[in-house]
Amino acid sequence: MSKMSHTRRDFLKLAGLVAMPFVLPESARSQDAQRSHGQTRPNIVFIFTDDHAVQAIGAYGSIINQTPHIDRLSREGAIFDRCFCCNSICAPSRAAVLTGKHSHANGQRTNAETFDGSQPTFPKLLRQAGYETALIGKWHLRSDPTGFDHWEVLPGQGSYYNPDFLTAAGRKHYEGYATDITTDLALDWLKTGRDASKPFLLMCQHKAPHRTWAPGPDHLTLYDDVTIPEPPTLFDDYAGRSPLLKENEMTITGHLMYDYDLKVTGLKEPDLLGRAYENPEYRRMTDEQRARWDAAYGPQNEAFLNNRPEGKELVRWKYQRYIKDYLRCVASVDDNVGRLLDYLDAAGLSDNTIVVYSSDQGFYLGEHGWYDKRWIYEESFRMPFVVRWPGVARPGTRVSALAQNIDFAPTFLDAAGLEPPGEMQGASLRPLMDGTVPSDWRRGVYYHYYERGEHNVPRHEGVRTERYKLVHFYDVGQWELYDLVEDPQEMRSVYDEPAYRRTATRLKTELEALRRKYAVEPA
Ligand code: SGN
Ligand code: CA
Repeated sequence: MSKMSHTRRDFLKLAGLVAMPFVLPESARSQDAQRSHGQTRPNIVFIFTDDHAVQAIGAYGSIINQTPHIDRLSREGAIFDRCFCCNSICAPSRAAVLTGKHSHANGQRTNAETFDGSQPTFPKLLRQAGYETALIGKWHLRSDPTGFDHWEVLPGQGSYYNPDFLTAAGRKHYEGYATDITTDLALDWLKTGRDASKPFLLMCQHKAPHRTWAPGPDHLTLYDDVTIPEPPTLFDDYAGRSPLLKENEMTITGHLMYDYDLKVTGLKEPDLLGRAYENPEYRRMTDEQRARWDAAYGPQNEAFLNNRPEGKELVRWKYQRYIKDYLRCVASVDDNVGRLLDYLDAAGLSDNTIVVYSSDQGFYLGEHGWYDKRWIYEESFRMPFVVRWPGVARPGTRVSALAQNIDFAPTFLDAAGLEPPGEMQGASLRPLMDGTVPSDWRRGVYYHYYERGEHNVPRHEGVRTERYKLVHFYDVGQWELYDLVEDPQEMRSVYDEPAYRRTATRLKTELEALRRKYAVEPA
């Protein structure tokens, strides 16, 4: 079926089923206006979440949840199986996306720095080239956004319930659930906020599914009747790898707090670090929201407190509570992706709009016994990257070439017919979207995590090729090497095995070459 008839069918279906009088005249106007200005450059909708791992996306093979709307994008476009972040933490990943540069080059090595918004970013360059640009939702870069005609962002990490937003004009407060509100604000801008004679860039950036994984009112009881499968490495003993793995503070067993993370309201038993905080969302809720929350968690908490499991059974209980809340947040994200896609269809915009779904890094969903991210290991190193680009991304294409978040900016500039500035270090992903891999495409991705502090993950750098991964914990002079074909779950470093000596040497050379290529300061 041609794209045109598909769109029309969806449109008729929508128009028949749902009352959407708002879209018709206005969308027709905006399309006409764009055409009359000779406007053929595609619009860009960039949907970016916080900590959404590929293990929780249907199109990536999830066995723990379903994401029909993200999956739709994948069917109608291309899905990247090997897309990686350059530094698995929020602000640095976002800065890399905006600037097309690694952390040392854009200055955002950790969450603690303030983003230098004076450097070239893709929104800024698109805007200079005539795009209308908007940013809604999570930002987390401390400095005010630059390069946007319109922005409305969560302060810092933001809140799930009844969130505040910052705008150029000051602070606004909304009642409701952040994922819905962020989408509402994005839709408002699409409908009435933009100059419809220009192509647009919309960055719709959700807080979800970030810690403390607070589900919205509509998803509080989703998964109540099921047991989510456990990852095979939930009870990892960290043998055969760096001793540093045991020292991190992000275990399901010992570093989730009962009230704060696990929603056992009122249970003040400390975690392994002696912390016993209250859940920050609970006190933000309206009485009605809190009543729904209590109705969902209350009886289960009572059952838990009356008959508390121990040992491995307790870990299993914590895993179920954690993963269900995470997946409930994801379910709301997916619903809201659907709302945006429906609007683009109904407004006649889908045929000339690139839609990307991605997230700032992956996350441990119990693998290695962990939550959080930061490590170069696959689950938090990988990023989802799903792109529907009519006429460019061949529907159903699976891309296995090595992609990285520094490629996003050059890709979006390419879409607008712009050359990336010389200082951008990534490359446009466009040539990969029909399944071909250019012969000069990168053979290794460079990674560098710099933060010291929360969760106690050591600084490290590394390189990943199609088959291998070399990791250097340079503060303590430890190395790891993984053979991802033999050991996809990274349970055994082969760095010291004689059979891998030549591979280790080759990868060290590759790491040095990447350091030179990206002008990384000597370690
Ligand atoms: C917060 C979280 C951490 C998380 C960091 C970074 N703690 O500090 O668990 O690792 O953010 O996340 S919380 O109790 O405040 O939720 S990031 O995605 O923003 O980099
Ligand atoms: Ca994040």
